Amino acid sequence: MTKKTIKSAVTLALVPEIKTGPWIYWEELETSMSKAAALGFDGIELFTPSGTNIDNNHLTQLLKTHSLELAAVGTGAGKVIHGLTLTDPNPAIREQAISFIKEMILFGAQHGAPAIIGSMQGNVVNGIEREQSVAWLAEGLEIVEKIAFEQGVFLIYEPLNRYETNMFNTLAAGVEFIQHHTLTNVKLLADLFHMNIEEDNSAKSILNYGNHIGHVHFADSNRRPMGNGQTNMSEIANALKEIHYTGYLSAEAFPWPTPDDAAQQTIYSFNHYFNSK
Ligand SMILES: [Mn+2]
Repeated sequence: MTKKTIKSAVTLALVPEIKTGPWIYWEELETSMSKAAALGFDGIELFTPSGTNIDNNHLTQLLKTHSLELAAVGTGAGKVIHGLTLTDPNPAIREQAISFIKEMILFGAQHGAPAIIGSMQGNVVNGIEREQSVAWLAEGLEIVEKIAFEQGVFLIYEPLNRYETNMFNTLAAGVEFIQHHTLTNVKLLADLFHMNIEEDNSAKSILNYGNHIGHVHFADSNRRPMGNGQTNMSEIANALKEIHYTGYLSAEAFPWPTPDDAAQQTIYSFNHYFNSK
């Protein structure tokens, strides 16, 4: 595998319940991985129903065969399939959420990949004080970041746009939260689609909070593959280079107009901004 400072990844979903979501590949694991490899992606980001759905040895073998890395694993299935969040007022559900995330961390860590906490952060719900919800989120993250640390990986917390969570919506708010609660093994996900909605200036936020960014979701303003919307990607690419970002740009985008076209557009944009000499 060639060494690049910034690496490319493409999302691969194996969860039928989220069929309308922003994931590029939907075919079975091996087919999608060989397509990703053929296009020259460095890694894949996996969305699985749980942390025990895929045989680890089989995945190790496939990653090796296709010279791909596991960039990250998503935990969204915990919310979509099981309704689990770290801020549910019911302590039994919060506990199940932690168990689900723990399994996902152990799965990813087998392949050196961090787990992402996005929709499983939940929301401040009716009848609950914001302070309480934030405390529950911090408590949950504290437990799972420790498990990740023991496994030699970090944990990724993703600020989402206001239509998906009322917890934290910007990199600034995310950084303040993880610092206030001394969540030292938590890095932030800079999702360019969410940021387009919430940040005053995405490039500036990347420059300001660069040392906290552990993963980037690579999608245009309309969540289509980069190049199909109005994001000023060259400004953002310059910011990522300036902070010496060395993680993944992972295409969490709609498979528009088709999964294969979306993957191709993504790698084209990636190479245009990061691999052109
Ligand atoms: Mn995202």
